Amino acid sequence: MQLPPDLADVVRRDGCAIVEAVLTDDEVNSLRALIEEAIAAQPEKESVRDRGGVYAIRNLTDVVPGVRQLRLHANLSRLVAAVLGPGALLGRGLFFDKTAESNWGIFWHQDLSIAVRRREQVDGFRPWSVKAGIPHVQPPPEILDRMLTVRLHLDDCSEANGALRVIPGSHRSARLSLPETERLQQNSKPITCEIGRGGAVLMKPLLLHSSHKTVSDTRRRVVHLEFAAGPLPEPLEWYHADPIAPS
Ligand SMILES: O=C(O)CCC(=O)C(=O)O
Repeated sequence: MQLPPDLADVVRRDGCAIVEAVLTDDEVNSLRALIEEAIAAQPEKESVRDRGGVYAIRNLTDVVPGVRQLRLHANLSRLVAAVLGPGALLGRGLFFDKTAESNWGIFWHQDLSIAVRRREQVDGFRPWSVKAGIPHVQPPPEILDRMLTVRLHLDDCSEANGALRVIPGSHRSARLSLPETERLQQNSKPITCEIGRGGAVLMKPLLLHSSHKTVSDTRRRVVHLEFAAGPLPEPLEWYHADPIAPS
């Protein structure tokens, strides 16, 4: 992998970046196997979303504990440290699969919720919800601004199999209402994050993103990892707070 020299500036400006060859083919195969084995061995009803084929795992790091080790992966740590600094932490992981059998698309939105260990009252953190047994909350925008999502692709991903679409720069608008989202979407030129297997799409949570249903028979598996620059204000704690590898 080539670490783009201007990665932090690109992510600050566009809210996203595409980096090819973060994982080797062997690493992609191992990760695919790890996830398939865990789903087959212990389908955790609340976390694993099944529609005649698993299409999402909410608590990926609980269902597939080995995924937590990815935070120590040399390329991944270098990418995250370049954007968030050396004290970055893995907060949680999700898995998305998109196939012709369990097909789905999603309208333009920002990722506003974070997963935490325990519900605690802290100014600016609301509303609360519980998803698959885990407390979630919407933090103030400055917390989301100090986060980075890394989407590791386990299959080649194109427009045809439902690649993520993003509106570069939209993360700078803080939280957007639905009319604001629709206006921005109508006046912007989205880009489609086509990427090879083993590549990573880096994305700020406040970036407007969406995706179409697949029109292909090629799967689109993504391991979605959320990193933060540092701890949450006490007494709140990230669901995980696993440090990345030292630089
Ligand atoms: O993977 C996708 O196509 C969309 C995922 C998404 O919307 C999200 O991470 O919030």
